[in-house]
Amino acid sequence: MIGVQTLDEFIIRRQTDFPYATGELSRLLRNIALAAKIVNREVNKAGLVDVLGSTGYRNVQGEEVKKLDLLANKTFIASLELGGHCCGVASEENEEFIAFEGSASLEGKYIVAIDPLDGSSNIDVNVSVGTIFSIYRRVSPLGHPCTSDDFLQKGSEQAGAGYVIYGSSTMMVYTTGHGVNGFTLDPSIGEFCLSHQDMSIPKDGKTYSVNTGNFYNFPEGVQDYIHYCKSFGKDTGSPYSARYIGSMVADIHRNLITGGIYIYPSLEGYPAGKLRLVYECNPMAFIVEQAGGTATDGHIRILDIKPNELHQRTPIFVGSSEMVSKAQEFLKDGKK
Ligand code: AHM
Ligand code: MG
Repeated sequence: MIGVQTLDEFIIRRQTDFPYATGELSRLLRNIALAAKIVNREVNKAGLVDVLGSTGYRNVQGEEVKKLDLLANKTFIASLELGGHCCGVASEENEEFIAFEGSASLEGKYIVAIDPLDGSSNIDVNVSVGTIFSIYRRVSPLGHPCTSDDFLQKGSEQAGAGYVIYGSSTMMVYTTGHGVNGFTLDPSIGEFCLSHQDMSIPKDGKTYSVNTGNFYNFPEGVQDYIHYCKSFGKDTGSPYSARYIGSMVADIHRNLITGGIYIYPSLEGYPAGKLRLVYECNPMAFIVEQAGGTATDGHIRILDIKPNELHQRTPIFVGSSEMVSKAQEFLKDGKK
């Protein structure tokens, strides 16, 4: 392969486009990429060593914690702490955020919110999983431990966001608010290499991704939209396709490339649905918007929701803008 551009090289070049950039965000992204390579190594050999299965613990949301969830959590947190550009981390796996106390970290301008291994119920059966991360500039004073205010900023304040997909190949996709770029890990040289420059989601698509096993617990408007998807193209022979992997990263990654909508709506008895705003929905919403798509909770832009707590959940409709706006039409007239 000739003329390959590595993630490190790309980040350095982009940084020089911003004359006042100090390089801290760039270094933070490189710390995340390094941790992702380590997690990738473990995910890849998962069937061979004793990392599959459950730890026997449940996390703060009552979900089963897999061994690889813990390993990924420790790896990302350690890499961010060692890097020294980040003053704290909030993770799906930890009830409270972690404030780093080393002298370099106290001066760190950024905080990171992360889901270290999303879709981990898929790991035991060799289906794609992902890491999702969100980066904010701290609002608390430099030189002091970070505070909850740093983590409870609106998604529109994100300085950067990204995901890593551990799939048939491993990719890191990220944005710092200037478009979206994707890098594929070349295992032979151990580098993420630019493979998807300036990613842009088609305005319209024909793929809908939703767990229809929950159909009868969905709001009436969502049920109506699913009926619409199923009957679309009935007469022309060009229908919508249902694709649901059950790993948000993999489902959204596919829809980002080919066009589509991913939905996790509210459920009977669970008005906020399942997915977490701060470290799952906000970063994915930022990426999709930067690629030209839309992300809402059915009514409000995801990035405009002010979080009240770290593990807050929200319904989400995210993807090709025309599909999301069509889905929203079905939610009008009080059909929540
Ligand atoms: P997790 O963070 O516990 O892995 O849960 C998030 C995952 C998403 O990746 C996925 O889209 C969704 O949960 C699947 O949920 P369900 O099995 O209810 O359809
Ligand atoms: Mg998750």
